[in-house]
Amino acid sequence: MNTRTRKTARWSTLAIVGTLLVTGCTAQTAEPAPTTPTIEVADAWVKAADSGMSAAFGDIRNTGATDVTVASAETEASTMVELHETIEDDAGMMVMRKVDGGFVIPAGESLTLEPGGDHLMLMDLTAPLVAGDEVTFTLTLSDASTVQFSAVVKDYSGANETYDDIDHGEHGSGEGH
Ligand SMILES: [Cu+2]
Repeated sequence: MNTRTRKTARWSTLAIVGTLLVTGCTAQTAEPAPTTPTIEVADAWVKAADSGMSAAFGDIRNTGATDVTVASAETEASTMVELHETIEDDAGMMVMRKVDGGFVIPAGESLTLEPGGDHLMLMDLTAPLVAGDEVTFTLTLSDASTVQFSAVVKDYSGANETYDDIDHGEHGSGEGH
């Protein structure tokens, strides 16, 4: 009897401490409530390629009331996918590099991934990407929720954009990319 009483008392104390800890945290970390993804991807496409690298483009739309961060992306078509942006380096060359902190899409807005701009970089294709094929991608948001979309493979050899020539060892630079 005595033992049981003591145990109960101890559990109450723990419960109180636990409550204090939770209240001490911000509402954001205390409530990882599963959110309905407010992200949709439209007009998605991938550049056809035999091997090596390729890139995916499209419109990432945030239909929600809060900003969303796309933290990472993956696809069965590539062993690794990176989120890239294209910037002008000190020498005035357009170079692409990994985005720090992911793609942020403000509430109610959309981010356009396009050649010469932001894109999903397929670093190492697992199989040839043939025009007309469909590739499924999964985006992971900063709250760990995921959004899937499919992109159609297109032949793309725009006059100004050549991924093929890019030496990716050092996030190489390429014409117009
Ligand atoms: Cu890239």
